[in-house]
Amino acid sequence: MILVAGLGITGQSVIRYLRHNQQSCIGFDTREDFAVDELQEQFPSVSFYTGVLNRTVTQQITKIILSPGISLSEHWLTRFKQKNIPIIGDIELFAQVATQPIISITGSNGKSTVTSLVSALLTEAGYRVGMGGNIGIPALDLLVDVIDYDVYVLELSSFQLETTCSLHSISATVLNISEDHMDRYDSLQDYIHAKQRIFNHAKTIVLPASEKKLTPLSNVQFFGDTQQITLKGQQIMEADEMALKGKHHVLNAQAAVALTAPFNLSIDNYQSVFKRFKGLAHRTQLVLEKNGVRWINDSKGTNVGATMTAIESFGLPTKNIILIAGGVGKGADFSLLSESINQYCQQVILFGRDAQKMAQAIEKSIPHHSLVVLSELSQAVEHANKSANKAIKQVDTVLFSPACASFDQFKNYIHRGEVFETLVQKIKDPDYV
Ligand code: UMA
Ligand code: ADP
Repeated sequence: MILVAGLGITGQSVIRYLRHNQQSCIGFDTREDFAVDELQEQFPSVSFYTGVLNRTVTQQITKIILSPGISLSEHWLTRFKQKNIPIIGDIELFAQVATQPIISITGSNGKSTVTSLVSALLTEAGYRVGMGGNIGIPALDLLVDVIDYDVYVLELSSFQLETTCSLHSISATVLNISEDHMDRYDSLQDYIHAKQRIFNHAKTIVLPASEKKLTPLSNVQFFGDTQQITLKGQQIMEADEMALKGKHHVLNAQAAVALTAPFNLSIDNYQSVFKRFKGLAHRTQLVLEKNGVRWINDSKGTNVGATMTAIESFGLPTKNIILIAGGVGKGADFSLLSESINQYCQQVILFGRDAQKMAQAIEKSIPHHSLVVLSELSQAVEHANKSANKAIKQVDTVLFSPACASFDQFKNYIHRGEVFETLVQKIKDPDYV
């Protein structure tokens, strides 16, 4: 009997897929208070358990399909490992059965942007594209869909890659590495190893040019050598013709070109997508411009690397940013933000669970009176508005890029971004003070 562990969107997609193929399974969530009623109604033939598995159930289990949010080092998995019960993830199940080519994308930042760009490019060229994975569409849902896809484009997290070994990608990338999820990994090296599993059996490996010296392999395509966007040596377009602005987006576009190389797209295909694609919600998106101040929502900036990139792309030429950050730090070293804050931020407003920890890590990079710690996002927005109004000549950007996960105060980064946007919309009101 298959145990589907974790009943979030991944677990539910696994059950859907197994039932679609007439396979039996048991659903399990380690959270005692997880409400199974709706799932029970949807899948009447599946038994659901929460909290701890009893012995009778444990003895029936021959395979576990683990959700990415559950670590392989969880104590309750030990007895299954001792009995050599296979423990795999949804992406492994997908890789074992998918018959069409797969393009696989991981990295600390830029995954969703590159996944969406690659999907848009292939769609532009007439392919039927199944896009999924960590981007929020469980991969197995693509196999249950009525559409017969020509190609799959998967965004993969390090968590998903930990439990995957059969993935044969036509092209695969680790876009970049910066510290993330240090509460789950013993070291940065462990996190990197998990990400590098994406290259096992990959036909073409796509890597940033910074990896050139380290990579002895022959099937590698590098990106980021220059700020040119080219296809087989021919220029596709100038970087400033792209709808996405910022150096990091040039890298994202170059990675997308390299990943789609096996599909022989035309220059026209690249030009139209790059000119059109304005980016995804909650990633450095302009919410409001008022009194010369831009309010930017980068709620998807969930680690230090992403926030650094966001500060640097809005920070030029002077110290003109008010940064709002904070939440759940995942064991990150926030002092890495110091240099960009020192260079580009006039004020830093922190909120949420790890605000004090962040404040301690960055206090040397900003004058004491310019570092504010509050409890809630609403207070942070209010404070930023007052500060921006006072310093209207110098401040031109209020950047919400938390460098943290959201689950102390929000459902996820989307919810957090929506709350930010609602708060900012109130500022639009001419009577708002
Ligand atoms: N659960 C347990 N025991 C645990 C931990 C969790 O039973 O020890 C249960 C929870 O009670 C909950 C379920 O597992 O019911 C949640 O499963 P999950 O945390 O694996 O999350 P899913 O809802 O399945 O969503 C996952 C990804 N989430 C994580 O990896 C944490 C989603 O990425 C992804 O979009 C989705 O699969 C589809 O592939 C989100 C994410 O935050 C966006 N990813 C991280 C990131 O991008 O940094 C990796
Ligand atoms: P991910 O899916 O890896 O979280 P996203 O494409 O959703 O990445 O982008 C999240 C944030 O990461 C963006 O808002 C931006 O601040 C930052 N970012 C995007 N692309 C890059 C890149 N190539 N290098 C560094 N940071 C990036």
